This record gives sequence, C-alpha cells and structure tokens, in this order.
Amino acid sequence: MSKRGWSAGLSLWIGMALFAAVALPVSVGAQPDGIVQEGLTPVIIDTDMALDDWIAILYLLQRPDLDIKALTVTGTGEAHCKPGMSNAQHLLALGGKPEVPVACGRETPLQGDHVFPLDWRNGMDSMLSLPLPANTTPLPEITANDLIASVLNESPEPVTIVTLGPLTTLGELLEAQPGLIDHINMIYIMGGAVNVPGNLLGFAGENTTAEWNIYIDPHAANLVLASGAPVTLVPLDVTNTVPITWDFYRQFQHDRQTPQADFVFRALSKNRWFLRQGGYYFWDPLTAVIAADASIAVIEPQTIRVIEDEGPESGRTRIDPAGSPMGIATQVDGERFGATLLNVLNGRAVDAPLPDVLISAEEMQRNKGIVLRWYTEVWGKAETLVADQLAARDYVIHSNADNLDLAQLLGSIEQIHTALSDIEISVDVVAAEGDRVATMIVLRGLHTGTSPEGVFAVEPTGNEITFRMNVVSYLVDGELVEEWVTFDMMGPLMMIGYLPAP
Ligand code: AGV
Ligand code: CA
Repeated sequence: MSKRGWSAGLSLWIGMALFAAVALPVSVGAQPDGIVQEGLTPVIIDTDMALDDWIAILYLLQRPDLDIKALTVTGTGEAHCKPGMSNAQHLLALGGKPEVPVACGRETPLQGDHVFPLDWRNGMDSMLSLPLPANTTPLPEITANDLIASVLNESPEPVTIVTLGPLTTLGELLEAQPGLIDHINMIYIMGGAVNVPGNLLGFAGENTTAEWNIYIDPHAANLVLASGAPVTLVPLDVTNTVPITWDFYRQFQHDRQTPQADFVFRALSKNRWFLRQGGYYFWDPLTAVIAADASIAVIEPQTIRVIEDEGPESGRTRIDPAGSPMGIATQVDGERFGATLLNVLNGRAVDAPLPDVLISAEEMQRNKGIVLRWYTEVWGKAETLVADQLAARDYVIHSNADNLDLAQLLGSIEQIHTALSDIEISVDVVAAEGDRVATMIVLRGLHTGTSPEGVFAVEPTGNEITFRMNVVSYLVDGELVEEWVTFDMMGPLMMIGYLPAP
C-alpha cells in the first residue's frame, strides 16, 4: 500500500492506524550514540517548549515502545532558542534520557513577522521556575535542520515526527531536501483549526480563524503539508474536546507516583488560575498520545491549504479540494485519553486501571490543623505573615457577596480589625473529607473603630458585633487553595445600625 494513498475511506484510515499501532515491524535502529534499540518506533520531537509541550515530551519519553532520537526546539515558538534548549535538556534528564541530542531552528518565520506574545515567551523561557534535574550532556553544535536530516538519513526505518509548535524548521528542511520524505513514517502536527474558530484570542487583530502554531509561520506550514510526507493533523477541532479540567487536576493531585507525574502536576499548579477559568487544553499531549497510538482517535482524510496572505485569515487551515491530502484527527475518547496520560506518566501500562485516589487520615488531620490556624491566627489576629505560609499564591475565596484573592481578603480582615476591638473567634472544624475541610466560625468584637472604607466606614456604635460563617476549604499539598464561605450579612449590618433591627 502506498504511504501516500490518502484518498482511502475513513474505515481504512482507522484500520491503518490500528495496524501501525499493533504491527510495527521489528527493527534494529542504531542510535547516534551507538546503542541499539530493537522493535522501537524512532521518533523526532519538534517542540516550542510551552507548558503542554513539556507534558507531551515527558509522555513520549515514558512510552516504552518509542525511541526518541532527537528533540528540536522551534526558534519561532513560545520559548527562545537558548533557554528552550537548556530547558529541553533538563526535561530529558527528568525523563531519564539525558543523552537525546537537542538543537534549535531558525528564529524568524520563513515568511512574515508573526510572533508569540513576549510575556508568554518569557514565562516559558523561565519554565515557571520549576526545579528540574541537571543535564551535563554537551549540546551538539548543529542546527535543528541538520539534526533532523541526520536522524532521518541514518535511520534504517521511517521515522515518526511529532511537531508541537510552529512549522518553521520542518518547512525549511523539506523545501531544501524534499527527498527526506522517504524516511518519514508520519508527521503528527499539533496545529490548525479546520471547522472551528482559531485561538489567537484577539492577539492578531480581527483574525478569528487561525490556530497559533500555523499562524506563526503559514508558509512553512504549507511547505510541510505540500511536501508529500504523510501528515496527520491534530487541530483545535479535536483538542477543544480535551480541556484540562479541574477534575483532572484534582485526580492528578493524588496520582503522582513518578518524578515525571509530580513535575506535570506542579507545572499545572502554577497555572491553576488558568485551569479554573477554562481555556487551557491538552493540545500537545493529545498530539503525543495520538502519535504513539493513533487508534485512540478518529482520523479522517481531508485536503487542506493554509492561507498565507496577511489579513483576518492568515494562517487559517482551509478545506480545499486542491489542497494537500492528509489525515485529520476529528474525535477522541476523552476519558481514555486522560487515563492513558495519567497511566503512562505514572509509569503504568497504558490501559491499567486508574488507582483509587484515597487521602490518608493523617493528611486530613493535617488539613484540619491548617484551617484551624488560618481562622484563629489570620482571621482572629490579622497575622498576615501566617497567611502567606498557609495559603497558595493563587488562593481565592468565594462568598455570597463576592470573590476575593488573598490580598483582598487580607484587606477585609484588616478592616474588621480596625473597626472591632477585643476580637474573639471560635473555630469549630466540623469535618474533613478528602481534600476539603468544613468549618463553622463565630467572630465577635466591640465596634469601637472606623475603617477608611467598606461597611465599617461609619461612626463606631460601641455595639457588640457577631459574624457567623460556614466555610468549606480546599487544600492542595498543605496549602489553602480555595474556599467557599456563606456568612450572615444581615446580623452585623443591623448591629452597626445600617439596617433596622426587627
Ligand atoms: O495553539 C496551541 C499551541 C500548542 O502547541 N500553543 C500552546 C500549545 O503548546 C499556543 C497557544 C494557544 N493558546 C495559548 C497558547 C495560550 N493561551 N497560552 C499559551 N500558548
Ligand atoms: Ca506547543
């Protein structure tokens, strides 16, 4: 069967994907360092080193059936070359493959001047300050193009390429050396938005059609798609179905058996605010999971052309009968995807049952103690330094009145302590269940002061004021992350004379 027989129907596509997954030919592939890996699929990862790229890379490194031959950093992607390569080496060390060669590609698009927002790039350059193991492997003095070309030329069997960023490197390479496509088994591309809107979020004027990776270098994308190499596109159409949910995050919290899984959890923790509000997806991890075993997805044949002209459709991946033939991932079993990711990152078999996430009695007891201190010391005594110890930086409290972050909450507590004297607080931690703690609180004080703003910006009444509230606190790794509070507002308002007493 021709590798490039893309006119085949859907069932054939799925059949081919299954065939590729279960019947990989056994081979003997010599690595650049001379180690021989039998029966493994050779893979090149071309990444732009964003947060979800890290997850995808660790996943691919953990797959026992893959042999990662090289990792190339996209110079036009989210991380810059130098920090991107260094971070990639640390990540390879974490993944147990410190010797995988790393190189970077050109730093400007082949055409145009599209770039990622600089603050995204800076965040990825610093890798969110997460600790990673050292890697003393010297960087080969070689461009990404030369590294990819040498892996392709030396591999006795066709190589799978997984691209997780803009296509600048591969576009440049395949234009210069079109014969290399004979050494490529498949290029799995995270990119494009076929029948759904793009994801530029207003960063590129009126453009609501393009996905970031393709938008950065549309010409390079067209060169790859039109190269004749077999391509499977993993566009927003399918990645939109795998948001990184809060539920997934919480499951991950209790299922971290390996340093790799723990790192991924901590990286996600840095972006909890983002996970909470939605809008973060498993773009690259889904692409990695499909690249390792395409049977998880429905892949349909399609012909696509990338719009290269500047304007509101620049970088759009448009269906066009005259476009390049390729496979497009359109559907995935989201549950199986999540389980696969957790299992492989945790070093388990792909289809192992997920472990029950049980929280120990000790941890629940510890959580109760933290909540007790939070209310007696932070609320009861306005100890702001203790607040910094006990609460996560992205702490948020939701109430029947509003949502406050840590600084705002401390401001409110400060106001209470300015207005009330002789404060007493009774804290009754009534239950701990899993990672949540339920508490009933009564705070009393004499209304003898005035705060510059808020409800206490009134003449002191001298009355005794009583606040009652019920709180559910959610803790992650011994830190307060989120609280839900209902409090009695009417009582205090009557006591300071805002409302008439009944
Ligand atoms: O468009 C998805 C690609 C993926 O390769 N990237 C992120 C993934 O690594 C760009 C991107 C889209 N939306 C983003 C992105 C966001 N809100 N923050 C950072 N990167
Ligand atoms: Ca990426």
